[in-house]
Amino acid sequence: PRAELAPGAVHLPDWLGFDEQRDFVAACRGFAGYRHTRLPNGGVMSVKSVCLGWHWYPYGYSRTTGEGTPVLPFPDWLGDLGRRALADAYGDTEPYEPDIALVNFYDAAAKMGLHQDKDERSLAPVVSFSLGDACVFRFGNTETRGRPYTDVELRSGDVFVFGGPSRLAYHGVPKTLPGTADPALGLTGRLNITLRVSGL
Ligand code: MD5
Ligand code: FE
Repeated sequence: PRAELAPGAVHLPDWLGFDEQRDFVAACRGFAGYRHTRLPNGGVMSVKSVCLGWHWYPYGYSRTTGEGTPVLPFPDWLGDLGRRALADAYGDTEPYEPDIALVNFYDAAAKMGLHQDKDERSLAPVVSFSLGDACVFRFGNTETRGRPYTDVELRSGDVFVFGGPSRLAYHGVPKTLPGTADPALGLTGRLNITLRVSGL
């Protein structure tokens, strides 16, 4: 199945099979360095994050983490997965070379306020993978942080591609749905992995 919420915003429900989800979860568990990001306004993000390829800081990308340690490499298998997802979403084979993965872990209380992803110099599509607990994903508009928006449930194995006119839409995660993950996945909480092109 394939659902286009808005031009360029394509939802591919249940795109990853169970084995792929389990392997993806295991890979994410192996990434070292999850932390809560501190924002310049004094706030602290409720998700725990780790970056591959480039380190996201509010609001830009760097080659080192705040601790001066090198950023984890962006693995080839993740780029391949992103290209397959993009081809299924858009039905084409446009070249896609993501060099950033942002891995966000949501515990039962974590959420993400409405924001735009505008720290990338490239406006190539963002590919988003969801694992574990389902969530309410709020897809807004490009004009204002607020209504109109559409709430959609994202479940484990879903892919969402944001490109074209939807690349700069406001979006967020008002809540997760704790306890909805398949226990066999070995994940309590939700993981979201977004692939991006830095343009750097
Ligand atoms: C999440 N993560 O579920 C979401 C999925 C983030 C973030 O928002 O910044 O880490 S990514 C959703 C997204 C990305 C780029 C554009 C749009 C949505 N959009 O235009 O709606 O943890
Ligand atoms: Fe975002």
